[in-house]
Amino acid sequence: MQLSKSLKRVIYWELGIPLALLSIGIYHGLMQVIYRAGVLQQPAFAKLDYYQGLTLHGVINAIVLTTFFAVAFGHATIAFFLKKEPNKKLAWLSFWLMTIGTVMAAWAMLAGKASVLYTFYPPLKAHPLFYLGTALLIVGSWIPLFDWSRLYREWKRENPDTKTPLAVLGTLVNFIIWFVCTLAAAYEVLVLLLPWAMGWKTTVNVTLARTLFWFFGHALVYFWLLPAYIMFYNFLPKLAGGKLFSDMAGRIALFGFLLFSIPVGVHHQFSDPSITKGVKIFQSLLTFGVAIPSFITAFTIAASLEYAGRRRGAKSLLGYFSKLPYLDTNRFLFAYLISGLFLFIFGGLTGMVNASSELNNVVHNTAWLPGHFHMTVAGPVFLGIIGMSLYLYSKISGKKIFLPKVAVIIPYLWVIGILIFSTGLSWGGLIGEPRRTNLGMTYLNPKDPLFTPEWVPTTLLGLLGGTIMFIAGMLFLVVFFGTMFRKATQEAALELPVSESLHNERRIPLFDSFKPWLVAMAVILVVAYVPAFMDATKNPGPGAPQFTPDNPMPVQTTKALSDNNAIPDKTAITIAKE
Ligand code: HAS
Repeated sequence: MQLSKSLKRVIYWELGIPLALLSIGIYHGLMQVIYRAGVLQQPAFAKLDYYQGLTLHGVINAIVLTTFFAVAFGHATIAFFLKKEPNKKLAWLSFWLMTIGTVMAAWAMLAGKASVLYTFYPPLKAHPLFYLGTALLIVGSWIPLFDWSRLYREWKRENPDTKTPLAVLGTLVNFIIWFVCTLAAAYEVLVLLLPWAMGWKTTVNVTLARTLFWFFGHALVYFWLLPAYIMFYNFLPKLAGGKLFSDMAGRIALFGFLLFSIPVGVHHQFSDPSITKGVKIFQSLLTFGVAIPSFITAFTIAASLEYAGRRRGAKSLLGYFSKLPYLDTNRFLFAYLISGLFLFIFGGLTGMVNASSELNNVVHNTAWLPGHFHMTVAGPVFLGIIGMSLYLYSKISGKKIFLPKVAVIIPYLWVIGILIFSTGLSWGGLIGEPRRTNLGMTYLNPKDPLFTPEWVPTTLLGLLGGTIMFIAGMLFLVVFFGTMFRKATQEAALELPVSESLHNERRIPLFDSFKPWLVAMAVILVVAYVPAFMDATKNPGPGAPQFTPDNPMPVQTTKALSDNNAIPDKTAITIAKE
């Protein structure tokens, strides 16, 4: 399919900008393992401190890259499967809002005024531009949903009896989840955090802010995951040389995400004393519910891979695994998707441990958590994003892949890196190693009284795995930007490797209509979240202290310091930073 020049350009920029920023994101990933292994025993390096780097790492990799990609990939799938191009003016408006928002937040982070990590919980306070930037990024990413829904309704009128293409269904489900969950983040940012950061409000209900954040935050992880699921169902079977075992299974899984992605956020708050036990148990049960679509996916995709392997001559029980095109440079996307799926087996299992409120007590806030989420968001999500970015860019621009043999081994190198890295973190977490801590300052510094030798092997594994991941990430940037700087030598067209269905499953209206699922979604949300918000307002606990926009120290502390010791405000700021 030929795309208009304007849409092509939007897609190029939406793939290129976050991938350029990724160089900063992965640099700070490497710095994390260096600090944590005690190689550096200082609060900052190259004028960027530990928490500033960790914030840049999380925000760029987990928020900016994923959101830009989801929008670019959404434009491509909607245009390809509906054969209708999105409105170009709206696509550019969305792009500019997201870009301006990203620049604002990036300025605040690079200036050291927003070291609040990607969760930006109060009482940590960022510069107002960080919150405004985040809000703009979110609003920009809403715009395409309304335009795609218009195109979908048009298509439906023209094709009333045709099944909605699975990729279109997935894209719409994903952006509906995103729209609903980001309403809570927008409220948190615009009504609670921004006025407080401006100094207009004296305090913030910390529990309410956290509850609003996690209403958004766990659905966010499925917003990351669903583009990868769209690739697994629609493209992986074809790339493997087979067919999709069941298109209906894909529909059930996608609607399952619509129901269960959001009402599970309290599983991040099992240790928050303000939320009552009943709410926690209910959302823990729903969390097991949200794993069901992934189990369905595991079996459906495994069956599709088995079919592909047998078609390629496999005979024995598991022999089909050896017949798949792991190193085929013409189907390099297969390597990215299969590697992501493989990592997700471990990401999913560790997620099930987190979901149980008893086991969660053992792992909460330990290194186990980054162990879990690097096998999910840095597994199928990241590999799907980078693989598909390279694929889309090369097809739409008509440029051949730069270093194709390197492109195909990058995901396997990444898998080796992640497995070593996440083993170190998970093992460390089980023996008490904390997350989000500059261990080199104390626990991993032999001269410090807090030195903890048990964490030497675990953080060394983290360092080794993290270094391998860094190398794989840099190689990918060489391949991607090397491709970008090549001349176009082949036909430029949007082509996607679409899988046929193995069985001719008839159209069932319930699985081809959004309405019943949206109603069910609303009911589950009310039942799961009204009690949680009531808890957060009834038992708020201590509120966040008051700040002024430019001072990282609370007003009371600054005042006490200057009253008692006649310390001028500027000195107080320096003390706070140190
Ligand atoms: Fe999670 C915390 C529970 C999935 C990301 N999660 C996090 C955080 C992140 C994150 C970023 O219940 C940290 C947030 C923070 O900063 O505090 N998570 C789950 C559960 C699932 C789950 C039950 N998480 C994800 C996904 C993520 C993600 C997906 C990103 C994309 N998670 C939790 C909980 C916490 C948490 C608690 C809070 C903990 C705390 O205390 O703070 C489930 O959705 C997982 C279901 C997945 C499966 C796996 C299916 C396997 C498949 C692969 C099949 C392979 C094949 C190929 C066919 C059941 C589909 C084989 C091929 C070969 C070659 C062998």
